[in-house]
Amino acid sequence: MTAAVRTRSSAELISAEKPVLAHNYHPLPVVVARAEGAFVEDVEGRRYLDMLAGYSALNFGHRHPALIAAAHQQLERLTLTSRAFHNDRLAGFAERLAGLTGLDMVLPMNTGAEAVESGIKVARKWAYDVKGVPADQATIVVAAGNFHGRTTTIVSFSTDEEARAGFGPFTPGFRIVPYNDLTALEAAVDETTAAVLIEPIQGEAGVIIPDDGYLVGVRELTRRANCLFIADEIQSGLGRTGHTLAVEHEMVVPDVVLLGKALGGGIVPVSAVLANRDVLGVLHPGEHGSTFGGNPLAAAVGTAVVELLETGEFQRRATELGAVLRDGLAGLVGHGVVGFRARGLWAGVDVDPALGTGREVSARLMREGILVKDTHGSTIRLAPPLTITEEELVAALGSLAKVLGSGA
Ligand code: IF1
Repeated sequence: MTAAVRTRSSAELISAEKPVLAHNYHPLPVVVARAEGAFVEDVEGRRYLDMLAGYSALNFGHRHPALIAAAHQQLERLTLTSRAFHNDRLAGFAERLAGLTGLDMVLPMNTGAEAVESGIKVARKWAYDVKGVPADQATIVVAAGNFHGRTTTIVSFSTDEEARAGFGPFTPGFRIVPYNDLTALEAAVDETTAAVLIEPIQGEAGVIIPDDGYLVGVRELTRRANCLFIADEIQSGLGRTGHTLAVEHEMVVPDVVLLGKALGGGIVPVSAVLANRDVLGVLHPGEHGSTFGGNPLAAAVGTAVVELLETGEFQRRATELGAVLRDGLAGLVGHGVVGFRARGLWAGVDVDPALGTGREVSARLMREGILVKDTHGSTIRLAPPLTITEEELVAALGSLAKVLGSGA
């Protein structure tokens, strides 16, 4: 089967007269067959620098040797037990992950959306059992422009019509306020509020970084109002911004931290809800779960991911190379770039709309051997693996300059 796939060209693999694959994505026309580190290779053997890194699921690059070794070793022993039985990997993973974040309990799940859903359930349960909100009255305050996943409940509080339209009826119990606006947040929080759920940096919205003091403000406000602060660090966390968690930039400790993406090392889906015992302790046997959550393969890979982050090397690289990225982008402002936002190795770049949509610029970069993804309008996002070298990063910035300079 592998041999048959290899003999088909990318053109054949992309164009299907009668597509079998649901058409819920519009990928760039590149068919990736193998990858290592910061590079991928297509079926025709062309190499590309991966400046998207699986939306930060590949923070450690493709097939990081330590992660692949952990997966291989675990594959030889045990892959799945379900939570009906204990497995010998899960407790260790939970301990290491809790230690990494400074919170004392871990609820293992699989995908990001599942972690968000689980965080919502925990917050509601906490509101009824601990805060004393009357049954079925709990509210959760979220920010406009959010992206937390694609389940029916999560798209219920999305402000992106593309993500929402056609999927109602929607789950009630959410209030939407503008992002980065503490006054609006204060007005939306009341005695029914279980939690405030925000991304410390909004990814899909275009890498929107709130003003200094916003996260501290959210922390103080939620504490005063006796509701939980849930930080969705699924994309921003695990080294991307130069810290283990993006909330560390303001030295804030949320009540609940949601992790995903890079927690699975780009190998398996691994997500988690982290909180202290007074919050996560509201869950009792039978009230929540997952067939795959906490499986030994996921736990083995997740433990190896935590071990990589414990060295601090990736956070340091994100900080140091982040400065290179920021300087490079600053030099492009007025030369095809109208503005950008960057923190660590993560940037949203607004290209001059006259030069094309984000999609068109992404397609041009692809032809230069650089893979990126657009977001809305004329914005592209850059999130290379944290293993990228300075030379590779500088080369990518050079390609961006070339693509923007060459116009249409
Ligand atoms: C798609 C964006 C990235 C997330 C945050 C939860 C989830 C995500 C902060 C859900 C997922 C994704 C999923 C992917 C596109 C993508 C994305 F463009 F939408 F914003 F990464 F940049 N919280 N992000 O960013 O995690 O269930 O997917 O594991 O849906 O097309 P998931």
